[in-house]
This record gives sequence, structure tokens and C-alpha cells, in this order.
Amino acid sequence: RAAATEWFRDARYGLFIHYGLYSLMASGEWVLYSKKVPLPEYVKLKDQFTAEKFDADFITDLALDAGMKYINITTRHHDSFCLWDTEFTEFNSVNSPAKRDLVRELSEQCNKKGLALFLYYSHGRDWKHPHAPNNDKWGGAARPNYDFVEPSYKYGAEHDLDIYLDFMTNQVNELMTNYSNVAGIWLDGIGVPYSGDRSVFKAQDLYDLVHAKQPQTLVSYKQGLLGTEDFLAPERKFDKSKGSRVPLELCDHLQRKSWGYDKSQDGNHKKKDEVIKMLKRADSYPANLLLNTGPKGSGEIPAEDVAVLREVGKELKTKGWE
Ligand code: FUL
Repeated sequence: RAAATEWFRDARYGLFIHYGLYSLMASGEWVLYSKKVPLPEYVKLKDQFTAEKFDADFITDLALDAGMKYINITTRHHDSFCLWDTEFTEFNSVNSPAKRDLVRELSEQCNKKGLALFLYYSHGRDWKHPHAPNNDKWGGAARPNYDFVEPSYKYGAEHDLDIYLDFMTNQVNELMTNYSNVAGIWLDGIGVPYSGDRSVFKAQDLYDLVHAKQPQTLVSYKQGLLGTEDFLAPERKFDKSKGSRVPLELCDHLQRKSWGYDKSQDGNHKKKDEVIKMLKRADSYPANLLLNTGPKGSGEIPAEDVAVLREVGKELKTKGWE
């Protein structure tokens, strides 16, 4: 892992991809929560998920043109929908009209072209799994604040976190088994804002499992849950005075407000100079920049993002990083 860590320190720039059922609603990746979309309605989006323009060959070429060294894709965001062939839930892309394992497609292209692939996995914030953390116990935005009791959610005595932890362990194990050369597991977790005893998430067991399956795989848990993560991955900023023993990665988006595609932001995504500024800022930490694009429902990367990523790549090639 030491070599992987050194590689990561120098990688500097990666492409983050937020893609899922929410992309079809074109209102950002938190739409289920923010619009309190009833679950039976939301899950129907799966029947419209065709991903006909999701093109791993194109995406990996774009990342290379942009001067990036790696890609990170949301294998499963807070809405629970999985982009791979998982045996632990039917709520996945293979079981949709797309009938495709998008993680496999991306993994194959990345391996072929020498790009590293990181896998984003929402750890704990899950708006569909019956046993995921609930608002009563976990506070904050664990579940949508429906005006009714969602019948599938388990509350009170029926709630058993271990069932959910086992589910997540099985899924992460599956990702680590099905795909080779996994560069990183990027856990986006509810554990970070949680004020109680963090050991309840049994995260170390999960990290150990990842490392046992593929020793080179780096693990992060946002800005750090236990302090044993291989790198820190806070959003946008990090308190430099804290210092960091492990590499840092800052993530940010090309849209101005959200990670998942939001139609209302069309035409107003960040421009080349803003991206260069983000890169320089990240470099000054030093940190990598994980820059996000949100493909449309069809899987197509917004044309304005394609253009900006290529322009930045060109500038990096001609002027270098300084
Ligand atoms: C956050 C999530 O809630 C956002 O939707 C996004 O995925 C960001 C990178 O991490 O915790």
C-alpha cells in the first residue's frame, strides 16, 4: 500500500462521477430527500434507467484528455441504487432496462488505459434499506422527513444496525471481489456527523476486509472516522492547521450547487479559469482535486463539462501546473 499511497500523493487530479436514478430527475442527487419523494414513486425510476449514453470508453478518454489520473464513481449513493451486478439487492442497474454493470464497464476501460478507479460507497446514509440509520436515533438527514411513517423503515426496537452493517460489508466485499485493481474505496458516511460512539459502525473491520482482499486499495472515510484511513477526502476545504499524516484529496463539483445532474444549472457550470483556480488551491495544501461531473439521466456527460475538462487539460499540457 505504501507505493499506492505515494502514487496517490502525486496523482493530483481525478474525475468524480455522480450518476444514479436521481440523474433522471435532474434536480441533484439529494432529490429523494429534499423533495420527500415517496419511496414507491422513486423506485419506479429504475424502470426508466436505460443509461443509453453512459459510455465508459468516452469517459476514460475524457479523463485522460483532462490530464487526470483517476476516476471515482458513485457505485451506490444515498438513494441505495447500485450501478453494479450485486446479489444483495435487486435495486441495481443490471436489473433495470439498461441491463448493464456500469462499474464493470468503467473498471475494464480504466484498467485498459492505465487510469485508477476509486469506488464511492455511501456508508450509513441510505434512504431505502429498511435497517439503515433512522432520524430518531441518528439525527440529521439520515432519512427523508416524510409527513407519514414510511412503512418499510424499521424504527425503535425493530431497528438493528447490524443487519445493515452486514449488508454493506457484503456489498463492499462483492465490489472488492468482482473488480480488479480497485484503487480506492471512498466511503461517504453518516458516521462523520454522528456524535456518539463511532465504533458502532465497525468501520475498522470493513477497512481490514478491503485491505485483505486487495492490499493496494486505499480506504477513505471523508474527513476521517477512526484516524486509520489511508487518505482524507473532505469536501472543498480542510483546516490546514490540523495537518495530515496521510494524503489529502479535496472534492468539488463543476455545477455550482450539486453533484448529481441538475437541469436548472444548465449553462452555468464552472469555467476553465475557475477549475484552474481550484487546482492551484488544492495544490497549495497540497491535495488532489477530485472534480465532479453529473451525467444526465441518459448517462451523457453535459457538453459544457466535456468542453471545460478538455480546455483545462490542454492548458495543463501547454503551461504545466504552475
Ligand atoms: C456528501 C453527499 O451527501 C453528497 O451528495 C455528495 O455525494 C458528496 C461528495 O458527499 O456527503
